[in-house]
Amino acid sequence: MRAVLSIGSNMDDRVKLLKTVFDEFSDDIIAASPVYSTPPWGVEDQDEFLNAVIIVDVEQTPLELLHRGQALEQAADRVRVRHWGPRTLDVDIVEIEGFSSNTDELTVPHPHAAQRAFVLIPWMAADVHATLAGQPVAGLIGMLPQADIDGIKVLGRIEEL
Ligand code: A4P
Ligand code: MG
Repeated sequence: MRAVLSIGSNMDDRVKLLKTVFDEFSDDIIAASPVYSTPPWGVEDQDEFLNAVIIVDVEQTPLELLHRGQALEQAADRVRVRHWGPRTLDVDIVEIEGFSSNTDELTVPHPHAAQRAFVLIPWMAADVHATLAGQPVAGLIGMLPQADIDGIKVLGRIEEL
């Protein structure tokens, strides 16, 4: 099963925390974006995030993959304080090939992905032909406010940071 993961951190040692995800999925990663610095989206009075997208191929069910991401969040001492608020590590499933789900536990495709430059820009860097619910990600990026796009800065590949 092929899945697109969006990972983010805006607390503590952000690079180290993102690396825990790259390490966990090292045998499964098909493609990965560089790491980007991104202005906080949704709740704006918080620190800048680091974000990246990885595309993985795993022999797991969607819920098993979700739980694997949540185990990484827990290992990062993730505390849920505020919706869309600061976090040590967030591992979101953006999309799973040939699968959709609409429960509280797992909503795929991720309902906000199309509005998030911090998801779409890294995703296109990992896969220029990416589509979200049938729409090219490149076209979705074109519909975002220019200010959202301008705020996203590429920092480099994880192994260089
Ligand atoms: N859940 C449902 N669907 C999914 C899915 N596709 N992937 C459930 C992962 N989890 C999913 O998540 C709450 C519940 O969502 C989980 O129990 C899981 O079963 P959470 O991460 O604990 O909750 P949250 O942080 O309050 O909400 P959420 O929706 O994860 O926040 P977002 O939407 O991820 O937004 N700005 C920048 N620049 N970069 C960021 O990375 N991230 C957020 C968080 C806000 N602003 C940001 C960034
Ligand atoms: Mg999340």
